[in-house]
Amino acid sequence: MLDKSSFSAISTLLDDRVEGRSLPAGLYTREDVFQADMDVFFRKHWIYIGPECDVPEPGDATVIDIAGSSLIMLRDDDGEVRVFHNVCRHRGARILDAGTTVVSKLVCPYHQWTYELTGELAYAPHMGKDFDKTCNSLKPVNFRNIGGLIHVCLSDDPPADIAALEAVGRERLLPYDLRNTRVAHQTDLIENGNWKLTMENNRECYHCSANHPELCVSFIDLDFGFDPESLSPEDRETAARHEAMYAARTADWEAQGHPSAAIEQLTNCATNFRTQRLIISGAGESQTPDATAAVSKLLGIGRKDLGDMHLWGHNSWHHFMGDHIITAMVIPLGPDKTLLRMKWLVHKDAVEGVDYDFDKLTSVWIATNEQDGSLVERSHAGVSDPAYVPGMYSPFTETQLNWFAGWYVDRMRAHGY
Ligand code: 3BY
Ligand code: FES
Ligand code: FE
Repeated sequence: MLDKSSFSAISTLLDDRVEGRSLPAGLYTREDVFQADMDVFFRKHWIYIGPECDVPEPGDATVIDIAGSSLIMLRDDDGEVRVFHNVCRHRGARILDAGTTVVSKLVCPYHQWTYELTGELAYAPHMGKDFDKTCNSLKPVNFRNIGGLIHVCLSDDPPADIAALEAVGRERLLPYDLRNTRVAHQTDLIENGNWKLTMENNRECYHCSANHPELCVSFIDLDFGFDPESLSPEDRETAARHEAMYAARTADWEAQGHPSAAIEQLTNCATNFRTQRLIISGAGESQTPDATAAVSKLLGIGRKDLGDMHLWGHNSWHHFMGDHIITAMVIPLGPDKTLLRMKWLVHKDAVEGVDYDFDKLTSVWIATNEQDGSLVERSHAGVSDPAYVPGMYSPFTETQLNWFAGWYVDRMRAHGY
C-alpha cells in the first residue's frame, strides 16, 4: 500500500500532464508510480497472459508470473482451459515452478496436497475429521478466452467493458483457428525501460523507417486517429492517399465476408484495444524478409491474401497473418525494466524445415524487437535525465500516444489517484 505522500506526489504528476505531450518524467521513472501502475493496470484491468496453444493437450500446464502474482494456466481432462493462482491452499507454497510442464494432478511439493485439474482438492492427509476439502480448492482466476488469446483480471471486480473486445475478438480471430496452432518460437527480451515507453513505442511507426529496415519490407507506415485539419499540406496529402488505398482494400475484403474495418475502444473505457485488417506491402502475404508467406501450411481458413489483422491491448500486440501469428505480451518488472515475451504461432502440423524455414519465420520480429528494445532503453535514459521536459507528440504519427497518455491518466484517476 502506498503512503499518503506517494499518493499526493502521483496525483500532482497526473495534474502536470499536458494534453498533446509525453508524460511527466516521474510517471515513467518513480518506484511508487510503478507500484501504482501494477495495482491499477495489471491487477484491476484485464491483461493478456498468452495464447491457449501454450497448453494444447489435457494435462499441459504453464506458469505466468505477472504483477506479483503467479498463475497456472492449464488444460483440464475435458479439454477446457483453466487459470488458477499458483498458491497452495494449505500454507501457501508455490505448486508449480516457472515454465511449462505436463501433469495428471497438481501436487504441492511441500506436504503433497493434491489437486485435480479442475482445482478441487483431492488429497490432504492428516487434516483431522472436521476438515472440509471442498472449501480448499485452488483459487480460480477470472479469465476470458478471446479467440484463443487468454486474458485474465486479478481483481474480483473485473471491468465489464471486456465484452466489446470479446465480441470483436471472437469474430475476427476465428478464421485463424488458434486452437490448432502451436508455438514455433518464443523469445523473452528484457527492455531497460518503463512499460509505458514500451507501449508508446509500439503505438507509433514514426520511428520505423529509420530503425526497422527488416519490418519495413512488409509493414506500411500507417497512422490512425489524427485530425486532418491539424496536418501540414504534405502530410494531409499522404494521409488522403493512405485513406483511399485503405478504403478500397477494406471494402474489397469486407465484400468477401472478412470483417476488416478498424474497431477501437481507446478512450473513456477501462479495456483499451484496437483492431484493423492492415495491408501488407510488397508481396503482401506476411511479415517476413520478402513479404511472402514463411509457412506453406496456412492457418485456419487457408488464405494468405487477407493482410495482417492487428490487435492491441494495453499490455499486448498481435499480428494475425495467413501463415503465422506473432503475439507479444508485456510484463513490467520494475520502473525501468520490462519483459517483452513474443511467440510465433504456426499451424499445429507445420514442420520446421519441411513446411517452413525457421529464420524466414522469425528473423523480422527478432530484429524488430531488438531494435525497439534499444529505442525504449534510449528513451528511458532520456526521460530520467533532469533536462527532460515532456515533448510534443506528432499530431500525424503520434495521436495514439496522446490517447494512451490520456487513458493512463483517466484510469489512474478512476482508481483514486
Ligand atoms: O506492431 C506494431 O503494430 C507496431 C506499429 C508500428 C511499428 N510496430 C512495430
Ligand atoms: Fe502445499 Fe503444505 S503448503 S501442501
Ligand atoms: Fe518499433
